[in-house]
Amino acid sequence: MSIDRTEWGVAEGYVREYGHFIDGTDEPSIGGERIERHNPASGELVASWPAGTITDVDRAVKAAVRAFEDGRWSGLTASQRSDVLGAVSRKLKSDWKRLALIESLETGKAISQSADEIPWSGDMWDFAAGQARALHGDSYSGFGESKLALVLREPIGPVGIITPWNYPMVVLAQKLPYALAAGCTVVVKPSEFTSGTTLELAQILREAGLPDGVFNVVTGYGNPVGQRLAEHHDIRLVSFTGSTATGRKVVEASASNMKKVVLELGGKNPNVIFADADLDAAVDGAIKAFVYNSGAECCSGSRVIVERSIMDSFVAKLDERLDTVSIGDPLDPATKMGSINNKPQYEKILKYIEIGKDEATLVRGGGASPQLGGLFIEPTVFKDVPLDATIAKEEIFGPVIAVIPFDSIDDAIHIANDTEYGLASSVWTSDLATATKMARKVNAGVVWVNTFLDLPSEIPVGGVRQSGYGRENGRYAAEEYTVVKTVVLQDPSAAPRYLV
Ligand code: TXE
Repeated sequence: MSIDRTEWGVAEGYVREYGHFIDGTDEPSIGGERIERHNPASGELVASWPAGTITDVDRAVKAAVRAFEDGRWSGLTASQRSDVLGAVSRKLKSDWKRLALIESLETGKAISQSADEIPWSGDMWDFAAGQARALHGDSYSGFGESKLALVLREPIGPVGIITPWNYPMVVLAQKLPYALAAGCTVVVKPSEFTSGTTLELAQILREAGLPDGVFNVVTGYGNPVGQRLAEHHDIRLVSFTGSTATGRKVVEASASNMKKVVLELGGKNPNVIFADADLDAAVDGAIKAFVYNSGAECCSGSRVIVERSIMDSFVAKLDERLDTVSIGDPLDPATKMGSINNKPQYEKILKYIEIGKDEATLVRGGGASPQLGGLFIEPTVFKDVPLDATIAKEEIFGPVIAVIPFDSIDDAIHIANDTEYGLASSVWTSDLATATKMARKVNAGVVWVNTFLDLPSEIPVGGVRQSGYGRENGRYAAEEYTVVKTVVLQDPSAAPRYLV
């Protein structure tokens, strides 16, 4: 049964209407067009926001530059900044229902998942609040008594953040609080499909005491809004999460003023299961790794690489356990998997499933579930997938896995690394030597052993190869938004003279 929407903060049938958020106020777009968002699980109109223009981006960047230069945020003490971030965290942890509902209405994801994601985002804000005070530089004192060198960490400047539709609040929480902790000001462009919670957050930040102009949101399409932000001369860093193809455009656009870029891109992540693994745990992990968030997960374990001796029992168990995954109404707390987020993504997944049918053996699934009333796709398992198959190479970003056999640990390492990506990986084994060797040899930003999508706020995440560069979360995230400045202090009475 669906939740009571009124009790969760947004009455059924209510259509939320937003403006941009610039310099502390809601503003309409200059240009006037709007984007309507329909719930992908039901087709219901749930919200609308402006289709921003270049002029809107320029206005928001101007506000962010002004707020950065007059020091209304970077000039506060770290403890004052930490207080504001802490207040946001408390709000996200205590008052998450309305945001969770909006997240599910706009993404189609299961409400049980959104109900985790908002407090989880709050935890990142909490960790970043600590980072505001922990950020520090360095000093050198080994040059004799008359000289000292200091290494300062200063905020990099106004930052642009471009986010995708799969985790609107979580991805924002991996970036925004760290940028604010460092003292930066920010312009965010959320996905055109899922901008609601980012705009709701603007109100929370205002109530928490963030000065006007420090956080700005311009909604709209990738081009022109994201493109303009990535090109803008007054933006000093762009943090982007999305596809590798768009990431490349962001890098090209950044050349306009040599801004720093932090990229979290796609993945074709290996999930390697050894014969000595706890089979129940491995099957459960493999299911979560492609069903969670309907597979729209950059870390999704989309290549399941299984030791040949347990292949048949693994696939049989996987098939049996998938019967227990409830798919359907995202607003029913019992639902595990909701709908696909948007039509282009839905069509992309179905196209890959058809390709897979020609390349490998279909174990289960294999199509859409239109009887559920929206963009639903069955969890789909392919086995005996050749290494050069399209479904073994390309990111599908949906509830589809390619199961691939291996014969030895070296074989498993070779297959795991046979990709242009390198975001995340999982290994399931009870042998410490196997775990250690895999952890050292797999090319990925994260290696999970006997667990999956285990992301406490303390630990950094990010990719290698075409999965991007830079890190989110942990102290590394806060450092991304700083520049190092060196100061050399010389006692003038003891200064060496050039001309004498
Ligand atoms: O992503 P885009 P799309 C992957 C996944 C998916 C594919 C396509 O494989 O199937 O990407 O999804 C903004 N300059 N991931 O097309 O285009 C866009 O408006 C600046 C993996 O939705 O990368 C949105 O806000 N910005 C991923 C954001 O970029 C531009 C999450 C991401 O959209 C732009 C999402 C431009 N020229 C998709 N064009 C992950 N790593 O988690 C678009 N955008």
